[in-house]
Amino acid sequence: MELIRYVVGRILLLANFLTRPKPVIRGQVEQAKIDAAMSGMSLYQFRACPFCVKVRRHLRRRSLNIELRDARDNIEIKNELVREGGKHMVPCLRIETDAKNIRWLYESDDICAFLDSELDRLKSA
Ligand SMILES: N[C@@H](CCC(=O)N[C@@H](CS)C(=O)NCC(=O)O)C(=O)O
Repeated sequence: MELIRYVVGRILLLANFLTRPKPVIRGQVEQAKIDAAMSGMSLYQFRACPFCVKVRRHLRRRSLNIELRDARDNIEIKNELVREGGKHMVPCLRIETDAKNIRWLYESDDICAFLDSELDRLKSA
C-alpha cells in the first residue's frame, strides 16, 4: 500500500511538473504589495497530496509567494498543525493578521477561494 502510494505520488508530481501553470506577471509595486499582504500566511501541506498540488498550482498561477510547510515529514510542523489548527489534514492555510489573530483554514477549495478574495480586496483597496 505504501509503495503504491509512493508511485502514485511520483506520477502526480511528474504530471504536475509537466503541466505546471504559467505564473501571472505583475509590476514590481503591485507584486510587492501582494507579497506584503500574504507574508503572514503559510501553507501546511504534503508534497505529493493531490489537494495540496491543487493549491500549489493556484499559488503558482497567481504568483502568490506563500511559505510552504511540510506537515508530513517535519514532526514539529505536523504537531503544530494538529495542536493549533485542530486536525492533521492538509492543505491548511495559516493566516496570521497579528499575533493574537491567527486563523487556520482547511479545505483546498476554501483556501483557493479565500486567496482570490484577498486578491480582489487588494485590487480594490
Ligand atoms: N477535502 C479536503 C481533502 C484533504 C485530504 O484528504 N487530505 C489528506 C491528504 S491527501 C489528508 O490530510 N489526510 C490526513 C493524513 O494523511 O493524516 C480538501 O479538499 O482539502
